[in-house]
Amino acid sequence: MRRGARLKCGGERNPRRWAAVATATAVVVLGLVLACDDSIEPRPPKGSNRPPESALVVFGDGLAVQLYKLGLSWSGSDPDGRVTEFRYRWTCLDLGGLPCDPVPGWVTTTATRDTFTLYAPRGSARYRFELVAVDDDGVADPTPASQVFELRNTAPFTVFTPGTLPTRTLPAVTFYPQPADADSSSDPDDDDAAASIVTYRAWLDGSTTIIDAPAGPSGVTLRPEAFEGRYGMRTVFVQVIDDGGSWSEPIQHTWQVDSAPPDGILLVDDCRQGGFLETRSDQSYRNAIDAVAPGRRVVLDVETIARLSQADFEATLSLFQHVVWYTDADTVSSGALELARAGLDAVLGRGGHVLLTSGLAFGTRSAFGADEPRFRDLFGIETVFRGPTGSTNFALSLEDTVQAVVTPGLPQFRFLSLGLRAVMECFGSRQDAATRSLYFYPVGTFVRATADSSQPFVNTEPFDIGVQHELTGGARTVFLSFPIGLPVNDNTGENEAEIRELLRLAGIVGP
Ligand SMILES: [Ca+2]
Ligand SMILES: [Ca+2]
Ligand SMILES: [Ca+2]
Repeated sequence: MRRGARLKCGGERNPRRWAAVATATAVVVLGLVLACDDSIEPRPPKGSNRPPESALVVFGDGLAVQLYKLGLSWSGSDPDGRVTEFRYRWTCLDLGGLPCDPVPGWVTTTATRDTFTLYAPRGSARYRFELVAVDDDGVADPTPASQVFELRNTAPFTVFTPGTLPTRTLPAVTFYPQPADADSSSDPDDDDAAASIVTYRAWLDGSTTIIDAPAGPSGVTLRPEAFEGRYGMRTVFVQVIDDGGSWSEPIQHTWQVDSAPPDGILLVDDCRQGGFLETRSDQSYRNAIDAVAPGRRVVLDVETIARLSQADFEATLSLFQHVVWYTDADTVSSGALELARAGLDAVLGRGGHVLLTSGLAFGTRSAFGADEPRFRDLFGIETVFRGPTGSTNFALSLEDTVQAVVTPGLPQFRFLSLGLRAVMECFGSRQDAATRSLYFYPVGTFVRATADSSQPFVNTEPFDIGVQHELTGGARTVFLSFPIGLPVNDNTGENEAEIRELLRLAGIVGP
């Protein structure tokens, strides 16, 4: 076949032979005709144009029932010119009893193959494919290639991912289907793949609101508005839908939904390292909030969340104007802060209040990642200082005396805890009326050993480790880069006294 085409370009002059080759081997000939160089064989002007011819190739058996995802290739030939483009359309003839869409318009393409995913929601469907080649004079094949296809689509099914079902939540919750579709797999009986699943769909008992989410590891999130103000025992129904529009039988789950308390404070326990340090931090924040805001605390313990999801954090954070988030002495992020960026930004955007205590948020371990400039703005941070190694992580030192201006509270304190690894950021706060340094090292008081012990690292400007910042609309933030959940001084709960003052400074509790 290639030799026949090459003869056409290189000197074969027998039109009859050429026509026979073109008819028999439309695909290959088309490609080579386009590759021919007119300067080698100038084409004489045409007295009259003859229309092109269209041809269709189905991958597999064109007469058997096909999967709703169908590969086709096509070609065209023109006896006195060349094919420059194609037009095709799919016409629905039967949708398993559902009404078909109106006949669509023609699609123009220069491609000669494609894979089509056809809507077949009821297991079977029938479509007609029509193809028209168009020649270089713009004339369309008057006899389009046409074929009717019988298509099949197996309905997918789903279960809930084991270990992800809640028993009690706020009206913000995410469900994680584990779907399967026989059509996704080369073996139709093993039901082991979900690549064809495109949508997760959920709705609540007694509600007509449908929540659709793109299929994937993030699951499908029910935001507060989905509950329509009705709490207590609720039942969710979840379905998965494949790319041919076929849906699974719904599965359901019933659980307890509690409304958020009035003026609630979301305490995000994102401290997970275990041992004394975590136990002490966990207790400090809970004690401090309960002492000044009884009944307002809702704990979101990151360790107990089945899967971390951005949409889930956004939904949960949307229920609160007040957020306390701590990683404290953890040196590895859970990933939660990364996923909560948009949710935290939204809290502040509606005039809310955030107290964040973390050595992972900025600098080397930047949980805020590409959004760090944005969050520096939100927390009133101008600069994050680096040590001699280039890292922003400094170890806490028992030799330090930290200056404090949180009043009433400590004018200064010393760290008490041993065994902390490099976790603390030192930064320069914004120098403006909206920003106030809360904890800091005066010039020359932050001293750390270096590899060259004759030249210790010494701060030549004030090093802040705590800052308060006011934003427009009444929003307020407090950020601490050291673990205030751990004891300071003589461990008589002075750190909890500081946290209580920080809750006031952040606007989370009243003066
Ligand atoms: Ca022609
Ligand atoms: Ca399917
Ligand atoms: Ca914890």
